[in-house]
Amino acid sequence: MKLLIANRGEIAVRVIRACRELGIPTVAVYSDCDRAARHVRDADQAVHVGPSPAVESYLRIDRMIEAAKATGADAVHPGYGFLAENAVFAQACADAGLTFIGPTPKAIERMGSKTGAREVAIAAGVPVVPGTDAPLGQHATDDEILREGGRIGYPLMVKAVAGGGGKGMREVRSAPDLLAAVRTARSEAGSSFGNTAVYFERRLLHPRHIEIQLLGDHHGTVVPFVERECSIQRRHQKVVEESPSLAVTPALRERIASAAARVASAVGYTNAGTIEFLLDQDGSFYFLEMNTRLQVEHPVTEMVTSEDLVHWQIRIARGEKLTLDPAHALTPRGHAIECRIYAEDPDLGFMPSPGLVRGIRPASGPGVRDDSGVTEGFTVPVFYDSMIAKLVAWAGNRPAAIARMNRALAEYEVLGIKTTIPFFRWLMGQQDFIDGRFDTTYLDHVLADRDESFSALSEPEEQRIAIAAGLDAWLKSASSPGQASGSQPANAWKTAARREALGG
Ligand code: MV4
Repeated sequence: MKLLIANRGEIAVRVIRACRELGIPTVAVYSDCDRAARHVRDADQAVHVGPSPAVESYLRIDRMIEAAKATGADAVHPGYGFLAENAVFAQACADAGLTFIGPTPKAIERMGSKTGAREVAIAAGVPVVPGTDAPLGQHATDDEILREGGRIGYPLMVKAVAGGGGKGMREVRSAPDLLAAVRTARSEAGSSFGNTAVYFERRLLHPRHIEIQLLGDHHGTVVPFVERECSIQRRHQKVVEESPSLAVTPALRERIASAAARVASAVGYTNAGTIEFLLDQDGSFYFLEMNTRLQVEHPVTEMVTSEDLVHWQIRIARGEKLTLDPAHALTPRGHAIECRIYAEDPDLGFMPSPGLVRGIRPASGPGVRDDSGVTEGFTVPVFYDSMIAKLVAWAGNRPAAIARMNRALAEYEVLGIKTTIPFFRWLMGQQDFIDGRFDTTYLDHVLADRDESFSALSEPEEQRIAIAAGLDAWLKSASSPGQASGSQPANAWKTAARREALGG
């Protein structure tokens, strides 16, 4: 096998790492702005696939297939995002004789329609949030829409049939707002997915977001894993994920996992996938949607089960049997927490902060895993998602995992661009987070009530002044940005800071 990774950034690096361990040669692809990216350096070979905008590079199915053919690759890993849940791409790989490391085009398509996925869940005896059965297409009249809204009741959610992850989603509190919400949801869905159909669900008021990772092989076996909790989201973007969930007892875990496995089995699901649920305050859970890809937050599952999900994806695609012990997959060992580090300024409303990374020292040490996609001297592009790293802390229990995350966040240094690290230092100290008193509404609410700086809380004043002064001196002494590490140790700026702080 020779594997082409049709992706970039940290997930491309993650897949390359798995391939190295399995002795599989790798081919990276890159756009103009990613010429010097870490994934290009880490792979055995790299192919340029086009200009920086994703539609001209990472979303070009033809270029990916050409790159695989030109390099003799016989397998393709799509990562997440870009072409990962594109059934046309999965089919194009098959047509070109390439092994797609993921589910079948049919399964992608089936779950890509969120109303179709609801039907699968209902048929499998898995509860869904009360809502519309059939999609409301362009032809639906205002009367029909209002009647459907009244039948479901308010508050309700308007969701895009082709959506997922909160895109094209609108909350409606009462009937007079419904038609306008349907119009905006339709137009958002039309431009994002090329499909304006929507459906309604009753809105659960304080649900937690629980999801079940699973694997399916080509011999009919589906194995669900211990849950992840992803309730800490900002504007429908997950920012912290953990496993296990404080809200899930072993008995509930068995029930949710078996529900997830029933949905996957109903479509003959193969490879890695995740079923999302909402968990209500009364302990009832509801199927939400299925993600037919490896997810960003897969490392927390790996940390508590000691399984390598990317290894399994590749082995499954090769036709191997899933020999994993189901009881082992469902039993967490310790606790893992992941923080998604974005190139954003938390003090400016999480405004994107792309640009040159002048220095980076990821955290390491006991129980810490850093999945980052950038290196010193790389310019974080404006063209793609701004996540630059995932920091994962593992420990024997949740309080110890939080303590470890705090330690790792204190260690993590990124110079040149703003990151969300100061925000996570603040969040890890919040009593409600520490006590597990949160649901999907938590973060947007606490952020709305806050206007203080996150970075100001991060480090003692003197230390910050010294670091700033030292950084300044270091930057002046460095010959050119990005090359500084060639002649100076990576922590030169800190040494300079210390010297500055001591007055000479
Ligand atoms: C919901 C919901 C409540 N009720 N659906 C957001 C992402 C997508 N995967 C589904 N999402 C939700 N769907 C119903 N019927 C709550 C969420 C939700 C959420 C809503 C508001 C603010 C933050 C949220 C975080 C996660 C999930």
